[in-house]
Amino acid sequence: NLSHLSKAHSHGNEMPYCPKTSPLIGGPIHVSFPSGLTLAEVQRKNPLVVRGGRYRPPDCEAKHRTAIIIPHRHREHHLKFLLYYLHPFLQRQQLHYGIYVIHQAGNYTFNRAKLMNVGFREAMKEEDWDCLFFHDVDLIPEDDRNTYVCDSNPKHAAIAMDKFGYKLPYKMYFGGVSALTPLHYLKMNGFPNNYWGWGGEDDDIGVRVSLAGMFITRPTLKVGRYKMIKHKLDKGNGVNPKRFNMLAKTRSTWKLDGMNTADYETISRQYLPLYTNITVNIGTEA
Ligand code: UPG
Repeated sequence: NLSHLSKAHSHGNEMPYCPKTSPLIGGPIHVSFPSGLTLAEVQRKNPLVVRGGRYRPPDCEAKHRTAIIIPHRHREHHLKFLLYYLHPFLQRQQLHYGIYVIHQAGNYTFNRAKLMNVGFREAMKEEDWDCLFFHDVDLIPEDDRNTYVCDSNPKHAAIAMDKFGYKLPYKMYFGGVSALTPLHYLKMNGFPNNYWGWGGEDDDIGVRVSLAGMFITRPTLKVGRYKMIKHKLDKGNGVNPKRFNMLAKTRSTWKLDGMNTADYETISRQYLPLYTNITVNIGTEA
């Protein structure tokens, strides 16, 4: 019975599927931020990562295809550290993966959730990803067992951050890092497009999960640990004063605003050695 075998990608050999649990997973990771780290060094340490930040395990056929979507502007320093930890982390999990950085063009107020909608559409255009990880640039996973694969319901992965004392700050919290399949994403009409500035959008997304008839799954507190790279509130991402009013209306807005209304203009797509950078004009507040 060869049912566990599948065709290898390029060389026509047959490769077995990777095991259910990767033998390379080591548990807790010690996270520190070495000064002087360069992207060239990260590249040198990850020789099997190919153009655009893609990877497939060399000796087995991955069971999962995960796209990482990172909303970004003016955080190059954080991005470097995230890539430094994330590439080896995902490789130890024997995933077929790709990293997408969605860069908001211009200086208008930042809009994290809308950038995620862009990332979803652009990543799905390229490959048949079966799971998308929506990932803040400043959160470094601290345990290999926090596997970057999707669950049967949307998963909140960053449940134990150092800044919240490694505890969930409140029950419905859905910020930082979350994982959805394309079906989950479309079922909840993606993320809202109209949260400009800091705050509220992650709670809106959490509410959408339940309005769409799903629930939030989580890893254990021991495993869902993250270290946040310390930073101040960014220029161009002031606290959104409308967030509470908007949140009170999610029930009546989620079907009208989301993936179905995400309009944007792609300015460039660059297949860099460690990630695919997509620079977009997402417009301004109506
Ligand atoms: N970001 C940029 N450039 C900016 C602003 C934000 O790249 O100028 C990105 C980046 O990926 C960052 C994320 O947006 O990690 C979130 O912004 P940040 O200012 O770091 O917010 P935090 O207070 O650290 O994050 C918490 C949650 C996050 C949620 C946010 C607001 O972890 O998921 O979006 O609060 O609710």
